[in-house]
Amino acid sequence: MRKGQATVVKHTGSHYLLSELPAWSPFPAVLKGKVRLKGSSSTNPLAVGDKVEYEAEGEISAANPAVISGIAERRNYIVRKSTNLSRQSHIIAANVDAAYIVVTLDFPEVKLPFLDRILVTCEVYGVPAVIVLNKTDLYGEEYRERREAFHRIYEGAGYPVIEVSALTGEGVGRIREMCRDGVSLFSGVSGVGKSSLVKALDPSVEPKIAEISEAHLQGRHTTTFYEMYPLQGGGFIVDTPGIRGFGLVDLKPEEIALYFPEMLKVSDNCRFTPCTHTHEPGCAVKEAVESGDISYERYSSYLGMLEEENKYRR
Ligand SMILES: Nc1nc2c(ncn2[C@@H]2O[C@H](COP(=O)(O)OP(=O)(O)O)[C@@H](O)[C@H]2O)c(=O)[nH]1
Ligand SMILES: [Mg+2]
Ligand SMILES: [Zn+2]
Repeated sequence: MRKGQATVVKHTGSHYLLSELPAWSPFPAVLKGKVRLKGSSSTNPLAVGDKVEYEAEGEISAANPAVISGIAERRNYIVRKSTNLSRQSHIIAANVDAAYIVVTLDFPEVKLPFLDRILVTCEVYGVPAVIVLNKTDLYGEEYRERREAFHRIYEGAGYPVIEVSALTGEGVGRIREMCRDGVSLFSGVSGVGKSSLVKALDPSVEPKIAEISEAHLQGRHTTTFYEMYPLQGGGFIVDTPGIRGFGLVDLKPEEIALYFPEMLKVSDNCRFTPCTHTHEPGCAVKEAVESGDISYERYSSYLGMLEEENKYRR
């Protein structure tokens, strides 16, 4: 009996493919009975990115797969909630090193409140977010102010903003470098250039990256299987879920500000605890917005999310 540790790189129903990352040599494995992560109510007990222990006897093959005997605790994971009322969730990927959120200032123009929701979702999942501002080849002088404002808002909130042009290749090397050591996920609304960017990163992987369509995500009985691919420059990329695939997380109104890192940082100094950072006197968040330390745009997204949660609860 041989034992080893590996990462789940593909999941197709009852079968898994494992690889001892960073080496890429996938081999089949099965999950036997009672290996389950505590407290997990997801439809898939194991997800792409999970680190597992396996046992094998003799040569591993489809007819003689390795047996998964244990699952390591997850550092983080990204969930998609079923749209039906079963309350089940599906784990897209575990142990993700970075989520690259691709946006543009032009067709489609980034909607800040929507981007902020995605960033909040990443914070809830504990997945570091990197904002990729694509199509820089289109940004002439007339974009200068918006471009600077965008950097100010998001870098001010603590997020890296990487400018790239998938078309000219500018900045792509930097993303390639950042992806080198880990498991990455690319997301963004349709038309921002996700496919183009993945193709620029590694032409051999792009055709394999399935864009899980909205319709597919909503299918009641269809099960979506995710997969990880090695990048030529190093690192691994997980199938892109359309941005809505990053299911919305249910938050209590008082929890929302915990996931705006720049607000969390100063909220210790609010006079009241808890503080909704709206009407309370001596609110450090409001003071930071007034002094410009917290951007008005981010604060405004926060208020929008708060209002929506309150409305929903009424
Ligand atoms: N000018 C310019 N166009 C781009 C760039 N990246 C993608 N596009 C174009 O934007 C459109 C959408 O790109 P695609 O990769 O399909 O976006 P996706 O829907 O996010 O996968 C296509 O017409 C691309 O040619 C870029 O860096 N510059
Ligand atoms: Mg695409
Ligand atoms: Zn406050």
